[in-house]
Amino acid sequence: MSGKPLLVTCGLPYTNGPCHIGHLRTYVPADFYVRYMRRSGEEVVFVCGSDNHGTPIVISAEREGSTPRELSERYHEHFYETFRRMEVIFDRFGMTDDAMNRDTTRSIVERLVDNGYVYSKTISQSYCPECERFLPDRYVEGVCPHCGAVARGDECDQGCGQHLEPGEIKDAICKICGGKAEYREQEHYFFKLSAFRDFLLDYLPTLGGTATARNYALGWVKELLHDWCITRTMEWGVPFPGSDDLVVYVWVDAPIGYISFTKEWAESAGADWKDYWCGDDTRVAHFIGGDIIYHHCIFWPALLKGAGYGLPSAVVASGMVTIEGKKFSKSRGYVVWTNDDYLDQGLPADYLRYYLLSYTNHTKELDFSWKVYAERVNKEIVGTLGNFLYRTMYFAEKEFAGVPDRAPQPAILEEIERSLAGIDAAMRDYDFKNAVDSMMALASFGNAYIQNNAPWKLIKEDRAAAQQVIADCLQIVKALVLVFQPLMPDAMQRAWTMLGYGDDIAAHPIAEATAPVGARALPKPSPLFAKIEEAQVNDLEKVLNKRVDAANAAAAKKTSTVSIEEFGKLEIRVARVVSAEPIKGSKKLYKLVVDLGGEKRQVVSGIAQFYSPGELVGKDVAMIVNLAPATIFGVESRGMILAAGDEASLLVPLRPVRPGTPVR
Ligand code: B3M
Ligand code: ZN
Repeated sequence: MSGKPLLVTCGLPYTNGPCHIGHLRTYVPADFYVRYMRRSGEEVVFVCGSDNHGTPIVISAEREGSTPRELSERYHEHFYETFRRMEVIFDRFGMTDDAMNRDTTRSIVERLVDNGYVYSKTISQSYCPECERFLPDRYVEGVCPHCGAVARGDECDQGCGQHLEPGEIKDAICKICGGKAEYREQEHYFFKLSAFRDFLLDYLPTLGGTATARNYALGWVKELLHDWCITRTMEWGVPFPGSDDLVVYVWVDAPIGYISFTKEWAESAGADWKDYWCGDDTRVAHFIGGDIIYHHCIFWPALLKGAGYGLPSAVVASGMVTIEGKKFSKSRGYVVWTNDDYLDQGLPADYLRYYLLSYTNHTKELDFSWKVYAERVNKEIVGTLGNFLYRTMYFAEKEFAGVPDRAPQPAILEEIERSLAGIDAAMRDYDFKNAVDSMMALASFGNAYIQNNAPWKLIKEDRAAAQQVIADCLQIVKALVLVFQPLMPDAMQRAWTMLGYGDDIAAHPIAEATAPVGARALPKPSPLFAKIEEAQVNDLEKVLNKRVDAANAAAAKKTSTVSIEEFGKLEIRVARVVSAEPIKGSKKLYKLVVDLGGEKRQVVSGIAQFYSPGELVGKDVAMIVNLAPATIFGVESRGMILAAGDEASLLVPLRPVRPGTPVR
């Protein structure tokens, strides 16, 4: 343990939509970790807040006829309250639009300017002559300059996934009026990220947290670092120092929020924020989604370094969430809303916390399925943990009216200690699944112990021996309640009370797991958990299915018709795959060579996650052959292979046809 206190942060939710299960995958593990570290004797401060700036929030506010500030305040409250219901409790939950963050951002940007890390450059940027305004980020849609896919102004979200700098997007369309945008010159400010390459190459290998974050970031730094345009032409945001019509880019003031919220907390707690953010030995752990590693492991440390602040010591990146095996998508209906679909149905926060932390490793993809949820709750929480806690306390109260005055056997204490050591090692490694599995293994051990020793039989022959078994089991109960508390705070507080302790369990370190339970009267226990019934699972599934159906119907309505002439412009042919090989640096793409009858063609296709090269070679597939050529990951692509659905099911001819045969 180092001398400095630990600061834990979570990625800041944008204030333009409600909390869903995807959000929780970051917040719940962070809360679990914070509670665990505190109960292991660490001093921890836990801050977060809402991210109020950026174009999507302005667009949402315009759409509903309110202001970005009003919209932000509403969703700010919503997130704060939803997190509280999920037992995610921050020491401070601030707003990036508040005065503290505006001031801190301004002063950090000024320091970056003073230190020579900011320069100005004239760039040509999308501008809508109809609306008479520049069109930053999400105000435009167009064509990705790298891969030719339809893209948003700031990222190619449906194609190659690359970040797009202002002015890079092609064929821009204004999202407000739908008109064609022009390009106009304007002076903007850039952060010299490229100057931090050597620093990052030294720093990143020392960064704690998940290996995914560290390794992705190192890979990117080794390739290429682009300077970042850190200004935007809009009114909503933190004004760029010395400019009347520019604000700083949202990804500058958002992470600075971490510092501002620490300052706000420190002011009310009488602490010094510099303990957390200044000097060489600061301890800051950022919990984030796996899609914002670049921002947290590259951009943010460079910004901190450039402004003379301490650096993050760990970045803990979670994997993505899928819903019933489908890619998470609000527009397609694959979403589970935290309040409407879960908490308001009377389902306990504790169960969802358990599911999120035990389903798979923190860095892997997590699938949420109501059936699996119910199975795991019923089998593990109710059947294993709940069963052991309840049957032990029930028997102790019934037969001995409380905790027998007997020390547990040394072998039991050793088992508890071994278990706690394993849990501790996993927690410090951010291996939450392993930690939770070890916790559940201790409950299984308890169940086997009580089952094998059958005190309900033993008591008929040897009351003292039965007392010993129950004393052993109660010690395991105490250990379980203490160690499960960071994961299921509500249920474990109730269990603690049933164990005859009148106080707040959070005041007790986990290390007390091996301290005697102490002879005491026990109240009559009641079951801590209840099963999820099949009928309820069916109802919950119905809600989701309905939403997906509604989204499909809406999408079908939106699809506009094309004339036969328009369709005729597309040339689709049968192509035979001659070779397939991975493209360096991309997990998704293959370089294919196909045979079109008289001609061989090279084409890039995003199907690498679903097929091995061997499965493709020799196959006949459908391909658009007259698509404008594009260069993707440095590889020329002339055409597009057609595939259906999230798992890219290829369209293959039912009867044999010659390569090159037109599809009509
Ligand atoms: N507001 C949300 C996201 O991209 C974004 C996080 C900011 S963290 C400083 O996940
Ligand atoms: Zn692209």
